[in-house]
Amino acid sequence: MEEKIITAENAQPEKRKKILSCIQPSGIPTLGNYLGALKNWKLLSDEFDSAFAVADLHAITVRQDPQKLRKQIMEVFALLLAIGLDPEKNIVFIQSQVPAHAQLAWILNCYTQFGEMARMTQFKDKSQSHADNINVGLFSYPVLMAADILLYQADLVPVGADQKQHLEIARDIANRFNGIYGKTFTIPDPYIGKQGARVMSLQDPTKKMSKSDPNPKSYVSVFDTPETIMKKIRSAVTDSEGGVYYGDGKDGVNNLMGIYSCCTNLSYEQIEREFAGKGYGDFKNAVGEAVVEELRPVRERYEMYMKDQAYLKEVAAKGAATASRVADRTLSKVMKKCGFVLP
Ligand code: AQP
Repeated sequence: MEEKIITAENAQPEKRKKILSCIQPSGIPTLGNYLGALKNWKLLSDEFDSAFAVADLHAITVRQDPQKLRKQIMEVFALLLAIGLDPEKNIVFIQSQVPAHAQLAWILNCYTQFGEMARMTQFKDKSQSHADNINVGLFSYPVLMAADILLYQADLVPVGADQKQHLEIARDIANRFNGIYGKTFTIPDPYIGKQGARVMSLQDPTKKMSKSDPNPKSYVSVFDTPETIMKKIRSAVTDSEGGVYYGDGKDGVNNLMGIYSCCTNLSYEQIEREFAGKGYGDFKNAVGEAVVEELRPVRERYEMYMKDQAYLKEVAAKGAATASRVADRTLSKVMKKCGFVLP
């Protein structure tokens, strides 16, 4: 038999892996969202077939002011374009504009056990911090997240430590459904980016920086002015010891070093050398300036996009149409397998 020789001309290119990432419009995105997630999304979008969404359905698991929510959805959508995602090459969309997410989430609810959801630590944490509104949506949040991922048959999902448990559940639900009805969903794997950071609160560095933190001094928002950024970083909690080095019991300094390292690409050793013999005042000024420079181009592009709301809405509508084409294919498959009658 003739041996088949693989050459650059006849090689089947390896299928590009699919990746999906979402961000909630539950406030103005923070430096934590940016350094921990958004900054990597641009890199991922060049490497993978990518879908990026504003997860607005997730945001209402916590009570939102409708006017503010509407504004925040468009702000976060503009931010996705401002970080450089190309809506012609990636699917960039708003979750609630693609009805398949809510439809699949309902179906998957019926393939998820109460006990599995009750173990989720984010539910336990959020029901403590929102004790007056422990709604069923908050409880079944991971099922909606599973629907988001499985609709696009994503191979990979970039996740921070806090979302790992939810991805596990998405995998369990997908495996269960596939086990009953035959292969329907791709089983998603967690994706750990090349660069990533867990940015902590500037006021309580044992807690992660969060956009819904009631204390605005605890976070730098990606749209803060340079003056506000400098002020917030200068008032970041550190310690009374005074040395710039990474170590136990130095959560505040460790956090600022992590931020500085992400913005400058300097290693911790290089940062320690740079600030040897210097005080926190000099260090905080340098961190503040690095953050200002890191966020400047994003903020400038964001402001440009926000001036053209008609354009943003048009891009969102096109993104939703493309997303729906992909998502509806999966939804129809699921509905047929469950026994629904399609129109
Ligand atoms: N402090 C952080 N450090 C690093 N990464 C972070 N992310 C969030 N906070 C940090 C990552 O940002 C992505 C989008 O997050 P999200 O908006 O979907 O939800 P979240 O993790 O709940 O973010 P927030 O800011 O804490 O929102 P609220 O206050 O509404 O709960 C995710 O990849 C996340 O890991």
